[in-house]
Amino acid sequence: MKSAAKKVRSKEVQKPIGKVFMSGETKYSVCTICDIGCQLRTEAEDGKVKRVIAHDNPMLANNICFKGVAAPSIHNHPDRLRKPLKRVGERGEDKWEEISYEQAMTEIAERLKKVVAEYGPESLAVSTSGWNTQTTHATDRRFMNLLGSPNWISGVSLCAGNTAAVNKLTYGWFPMGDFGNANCIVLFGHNPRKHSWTPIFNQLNAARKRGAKIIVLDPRVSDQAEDSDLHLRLRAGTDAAMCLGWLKVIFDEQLYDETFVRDWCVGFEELKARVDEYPLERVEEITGVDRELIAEAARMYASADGAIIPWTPITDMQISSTSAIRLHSILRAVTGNLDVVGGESLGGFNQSYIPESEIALHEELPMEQKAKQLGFDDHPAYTYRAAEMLKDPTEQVWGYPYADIVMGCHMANPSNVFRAMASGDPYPVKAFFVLGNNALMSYPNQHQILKAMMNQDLIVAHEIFMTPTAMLADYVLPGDVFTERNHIADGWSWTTRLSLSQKVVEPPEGATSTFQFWHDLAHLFGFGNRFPWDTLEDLLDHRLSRSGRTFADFEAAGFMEMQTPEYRKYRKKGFATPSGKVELSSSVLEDLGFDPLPYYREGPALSEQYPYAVFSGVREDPFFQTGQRNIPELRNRCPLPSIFIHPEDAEKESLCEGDWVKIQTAHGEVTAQLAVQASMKQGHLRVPHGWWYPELRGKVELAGAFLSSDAVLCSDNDEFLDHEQGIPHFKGYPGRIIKVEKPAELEGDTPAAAS
Ligand SMILES: Nc1nc2c(c(=O)[nH]1)N[C@H]1C(S)=C(S)[C@@H](COP(=O)(O)OP(=O)(O)OC[C@H]3O[C@@H](n4cnc5c(=O)[nH]c(N)nc54)[C@H](O)[C@@H]3O)O[C@H]1N2
Ligand SMILES: Nc1nc2c(c(=O)[nH]1)N[C@H]1C(S)=C(S)[C@@H](COP(=O)(O)OP(=O)(O)OC[C@H]3O[C@@H](n4cnc5c(=O)[nH]c(N)nc54)[C@H](O)[C@@H]3O)O[C@H]1N2
Ligand code: SF4
Ligand SMILES: [Mo]
Repeated sequence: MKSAAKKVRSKEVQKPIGKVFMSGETKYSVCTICDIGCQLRTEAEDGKVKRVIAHDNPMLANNICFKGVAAPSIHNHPDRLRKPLKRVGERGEDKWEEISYEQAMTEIAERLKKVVAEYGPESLAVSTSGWNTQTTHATDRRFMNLLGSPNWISGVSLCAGNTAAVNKLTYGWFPMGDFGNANCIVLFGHNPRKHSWTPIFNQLNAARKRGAKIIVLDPRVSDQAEDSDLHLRLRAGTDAAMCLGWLKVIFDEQLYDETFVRDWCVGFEELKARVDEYPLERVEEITGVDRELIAEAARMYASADGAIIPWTPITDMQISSTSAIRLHSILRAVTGNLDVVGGESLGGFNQSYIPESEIALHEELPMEQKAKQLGFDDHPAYTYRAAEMLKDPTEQVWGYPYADIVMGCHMANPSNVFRAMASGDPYPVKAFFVLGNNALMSYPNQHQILKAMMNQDLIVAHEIFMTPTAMLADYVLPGDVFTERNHIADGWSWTTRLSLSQKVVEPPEGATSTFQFWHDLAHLFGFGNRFPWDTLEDLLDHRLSRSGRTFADFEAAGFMEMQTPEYRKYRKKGFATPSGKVELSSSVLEDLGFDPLPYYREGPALSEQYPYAVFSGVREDPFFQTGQRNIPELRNRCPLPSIFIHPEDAEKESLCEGDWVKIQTAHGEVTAQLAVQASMKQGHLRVPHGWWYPELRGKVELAGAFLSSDAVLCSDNDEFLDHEQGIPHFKGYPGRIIKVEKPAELEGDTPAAAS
C-alpha cells in the first residue's frame, strides 16, 4: 500500500498541469512550517487535510521538503490545541481548565486594561515570528501602536530582520539576490539543502548547472562547501574581518566600480582608510584562512559579471553583526552589483498590495512612546530611533515612511525587553503576549527569559501545541494553521511576489487566527473602528484595494504574481538614505554615536577553562526551529539532539561517537549525544537549536526545555552583544565539553519509537 501511494505522488509531482486549479478540494497553500513559504498543493477529505504535495508548475515542483509533506500529520495531530485554556495551577505547572473563547477574550482584555492602567501601555510586550501565523505581524503592531506600546520583538531579530534593518542604513532597502542570472554566489555560512530552505537549494543547484561560481565561507565542510568552487574555512565569528580583507584586495587591485562609487556612494575615502587597517596578514591571522585564498575569493567575486551575496543568518547572530552585514552591503555596492541583472535588486513595496508596514500604523505611535522602546538608547540601530532617521528618505523613494521589511525593522531589543520584564528596569513590563513563537527558547539567555515570564501579571500564548512557552502562560489560545485560513503571502515585503494561500479545511471549533485575536481585542479596547474588517478576507480585500481587486478576484486569477523588475531605480529618486546615496560611511550610525565605518570586533576570549569556540543554531532537517519533535515520522529521522566535534578534538577529550556529553559555558550547560565529524573545524563545537521533549510533558519541568537548548548557553551581557543593535554572539562563544551519563529523563521512548 505504502509504495503504491508513493508512486502516485511522484507521478503527480512530475506532471505539470499548468496554472489551472484542480477540481475538488485541491487548493494552493503557502506552507508556513518554515519561513521560506513554498507554495504547495493541499488536498482535503472529510473535512481533514489529507495530502500536501508539490506544486504543479514545473518551476516550483521541487520546492517541497519532508516537513511540508508532513503537514497533515502536524495539522491533524491529536495533541493540537483545540480549546482555549486558562491556567489553574501555579505558573508553569501546566494545569488548565477549558474555557470559551468569549470568556478568554473578556478576561484577557480586563487584565490587560488593569496592567496598562497601572504601568502604562509600554508595559505590554509582544513576541512573535509572524510567518507561521501569517497575519500576526501587521495586526499585532497595529494594536500595539493604537494602544501605545513600542515593545514588539520577534525571532527575526536573530534572522533576516536585523539584516534588513542594517541594509537600510547603507542603501535604504533590503535587496534580494538574482539567483537566476548571477555568475558568482557567495555563501557566508548559509547552507541550504534538500530539506532546509528547499527553494534556495534548488536555485543554487540551477545556478551551478549554468556554470555560476560558488564561494562558501564556513568553518565546517558544509553541504554547500563540498560542492563549491572555493571554500574558506574561517574561524567562527570572524566574517566582518574576512569582508574587510576582501575590500582590501578589491581596492588595492582596483576591482571596484569606479563610476558607481563616484556617482552614487559617499564615504569612499574614509572607508578606504579603514580598510587599509586590515592588510591580508592581519585578516589571515584573525580568520585563520590563507591570504592567497582570501585574495582569490575576493577577485572571483569582484570580477564576476553579476555576483550576489545572498542573505545569511550567520552574520545576523554575531558580536560584529552590524559591521558584517554592512560589509556585505558595501561589497555589493562597490562592485557595482546593486540593482542590476545578476546582482541584488532593491524591490520596494509591491504597488498593488498594501504592505504590512502600512497596516501596522507606525506613524500613529507618538514619538514620546517610540522613545520608550526598550533598546532605543543603548542599541538603537534596530529600533524606532534609526527608523525615524530614515523616515523621510524612505517615504520619498518607496512611498511610505516605515519600511518594515521581513517583519523585522524598528523593533525593541529582546534582551532589554526580558530584562525589563524580569526586573522592572528601566520600567515594568508586566504583560507578555506570545504568538506563534516559542519565546522561552528563541533568544539568548533562557534563564533570564524564564525569570521574565515568571514575573508577569498576564501572559497570553497563541499556539498550535503546548510548548514550554505556552506552559508558562495564563491563557493559551489555540491557533489555526495555513490549511485552515486564506492568505496572500507578500514575500515579507522583501520581494514583490504575491502568492495565493487557500483555506482547504475549517479550523478546530475553538481555534482562531491571530487576526481574529487582535481584531476582537481591539473591539474590547474601544478601537474597533480601527479594525474595521470583520474577516481575514475583508482585510485581504482592503490590502488589494489599490489594484481594484478583491481576494476572490485574486483567487480566480491564478496562484502567484510578481511585479516586473525594474533596475537602477536609484537613477530616478536616489537611495532611501539621508544623503540619497549609498552610505559607505553611515550618517545614521554616526548620528547615533557609533563608528560610521565597519570594523571587526573580537568575540569573548577563549580560555584554558573554556577552550572551544561554540557555535549554535544547527537546524536538523526534519524540524523547523523548536517545532515538530512530537511528529513521529519527523522525529524518527532525528530522535535525539547531537553536538558535533572534530575527530582530533574528540580524541583529545577521550570522547567517542554516541557518548553523552555536556557543553558548559560560563552561563549554562546543555546535554546531547556526541557526533564526531571530520567536516567539523578543530577547536569548534556545534550545538543544535530548539530541542525540548514533548514526550516529557508532565514528567519533567517545562518538558525538558532546559536540557538541550542552545539558548541556555549564550549570554546577553554587553560583552556578548553587538553594540549597534544588541545582537547576541551565537557564533563562537567560549565553552568546554565533558562526558556524562545519559540523562535519566531521556531513557524513555521518543514519540517516534512509541508510535
Ligand atoms: N530543516 C530546517 N531548515 C531550516 C530551518 C530549520 O529549522 N530546519 N530554519 C530556517 C531558518 S529560520 C534559517 S535562519 C536557516 C538557517 O540555515 P543556514 O543558513 O543554513 O544556517 P545554519 O544551518 O545555522 O548554519 C549554516 C552554516 O554556518 C556555519 N557557520 C557557523 N558559524 C559560522 C560563522 O561564524 N561564520 C560563517 N561564515 N559560517 C558559520 C556552520 O558551520 C553551518 O554549516 O535555515 C532555514 N532552514
Ligand atoms: N537560541 C536561539 N534562538 C533562535 C535561533 C537560534 O538558532 N538559537 N534562531 C533564530 C532564527 S534564525 C529564527 S528564524 C527564529 C525562529 O523563531 P520562530 O519562527 O518563532 O520559531 P519557534 O520559536 O520554533 O516558534 C514557532 C512556534 O509557532 C508555533 N506555530 C506554528 N504554526 C503556527 C500557527 O499557524 N499558528 C500559531 N499560533 N502558532 C504556530 C509552533 O508550534 C512553534 O511553537 O528563532 C531565532 N531564535
Ligand atoms: S522548505 Fe519545506 S517546510 Fe519550508 S516552506 Fe517549503 S515545504 Fe514548507
Ligand atoms: Mo531564521
